[in-house]
Order: sequence, then C-alpha cells, then structure tokens
Amino acid sequence: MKLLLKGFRNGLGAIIAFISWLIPVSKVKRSAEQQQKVDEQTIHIELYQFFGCPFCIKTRRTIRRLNLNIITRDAQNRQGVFRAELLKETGKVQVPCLKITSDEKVEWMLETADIIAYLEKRFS
Ligand SMILES: N[C@@H](CCC(=O)N[C@@H](CS)C(=O)NCC(=O)O)C(=O)O
Repeated sequence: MKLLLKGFRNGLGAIIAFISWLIPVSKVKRSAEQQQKVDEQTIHIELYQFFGCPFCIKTRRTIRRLNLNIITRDAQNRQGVFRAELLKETGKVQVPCLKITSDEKVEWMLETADIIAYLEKRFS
C-alpha cells in the first residue's frame, strides 16, 4: 500500500513536472555581460530537490523565469550523497533547499516562499 501510494505520488509529480515544462515562462532578459555577472554568482548556489515535488517545480519555474543557471541536486535517491548531505546539514530531508556558499559560510535555506523571495530579491 505504501509503495503504491509512493508510486502514485511520483507519477503525479512527473506529470506536473512535464506540464510545467510545457508551459512557457517569460524569462528575464539580460545583456551578455549582465548574464555573465549573474552566472558568476549562481555558480555558488545549488538547489537540493525532488524532481516531481510541487514545491520544487514551483522553485524551478522561478529559476527558469529569472534565467538563472543554478545546478540541481537529487535529494530523492535514498542512497545518494546529496540526500545524506541535506540530512546532515539541516537535520531533515525537506525539499526544496537552497545551498548558498560564500567565502565565509554555507547557508542552507528551506521553505519555498523564502527561497523564491531570496532569488527574486537578489536576481530580478
Ligand atoms: N513548507 C515546505 C514544504 C516542502 C515539502 O513538503 N516538501 C516535501 C516534498 S514535496 C518534502 O520535503 N518531503 C520530505 C520527504 O518526502 O522525505 C515548503 O514550502 O518548501
């Protein structure tokens, strides 16, 4: 029963992800120089996520709209290193989670609303 529910949830998530991918987003436009500056910043940002999670899909849409090259990390794979890292650093497996690395520190940001607000404030 648990497996069946999990399969249903994953299937539904994949369908939502596919529909979201089909719906176009109006991307922020930047000059090549501006985009390069943004890319230099986003190289230090990673999104820990599940492919079919609705909160992650919403976050990925914002990333697409803001035209950001942010790498995604699969935290769904139970044997995966990224899930283990997320659990170790935040104390739980909750996605989406943004890992923001700067010279002095690494920040782990949970909550879709906070992540979207952060990205919009910094990059729009
Ligand atoms: N309040 C959180 C909710 C996020 C959430 O519920 N994420 C689910 C995936 S859709 C999760 O991390 N579940 C943990 C698990 O399935 O192990 C947000 O808005 O980001």
